Amino acid sequence: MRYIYFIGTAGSGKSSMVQAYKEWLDNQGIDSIIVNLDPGTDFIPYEADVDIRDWINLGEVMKDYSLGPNGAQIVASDLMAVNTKEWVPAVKKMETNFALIDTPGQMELFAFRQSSTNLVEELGQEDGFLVFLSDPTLARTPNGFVSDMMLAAITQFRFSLPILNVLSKADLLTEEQLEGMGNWSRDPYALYNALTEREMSSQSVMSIEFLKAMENVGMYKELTPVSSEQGTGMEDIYNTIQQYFEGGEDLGRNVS
Ligand SMILES: Nc1nc2c(ncn2[C@@H]2O[C@H](COP(=O)(O)OP(=O)(O)O)[C@@H](O)[C@H]2O)c(=O)[nH]1
Ligand SMILES: [Mg+2]
Repeated sequence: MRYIYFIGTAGSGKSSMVQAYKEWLDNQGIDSIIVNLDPGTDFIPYEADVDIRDWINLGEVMKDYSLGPNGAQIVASDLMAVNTKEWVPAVKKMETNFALIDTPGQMELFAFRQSSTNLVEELGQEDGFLVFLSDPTLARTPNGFVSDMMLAAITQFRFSLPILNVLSKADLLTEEQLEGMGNWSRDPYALYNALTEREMSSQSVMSIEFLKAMENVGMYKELTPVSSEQGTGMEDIYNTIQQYFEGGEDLGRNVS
């Protein structure tokens, strides 16, 4: 079984994409399951085959640890990652090709907790793949674009898994914006020009240095536009994952 982790900032569209991608796989006749690993969510737009909330209840965590909702979110995520023996077998016993994994709303609860890397190892380091969602509200300015690329790079660095960078909610962007951002993601000079187009601020100087660093470590990657709302870009996600696992293309495993 391959484990596809959908990761991105809060509200970037992870849960929606898990649902839309599952629907696309269903239509292709490809078997998959959905695993909800967000213990703190009160709503998910799909029916989860395995739901971490069956093991971890946010209300109980608040009570047991005398915490408010924010603290409880952190403890709940850690409990999930530490007590893998409880719920991982429920995932592993499923006979399917792909487990689509919805991760906590706030990405730092997953990407920046030490325990999450254990979770990925427990499920199988060799079978994991990251889909990193860039939110267009952040990524549509040149500086925001570089910031988001760095977030994706840090995420990959933390997990040491192959990664696909997708531009989420592409339906919210105009053709022109889509084309512009596509160019930035394919051509570092286009991004460089966009960063320096107006007057050089200290922020754009930093962005340029970050951009060079991203290029040097091989984290400068094409962004794949996807809309869960319209169901577009799903085939691109699938092809990239297939190519990685079956075609042997190196998308950056073992970067760290
Ligand atoms: N227009 C548009 N809105 C989207 C899309 N995907 C998600 N959203 C909206 O973005 C918000 C956050 O989505 P959600 O999937 O809950 O994000 P998560 O916090 O990353 O799981 C919701 O209001 C969704 O309806 C999309 O492809 N297009
Ligand atoms: Mg969500």
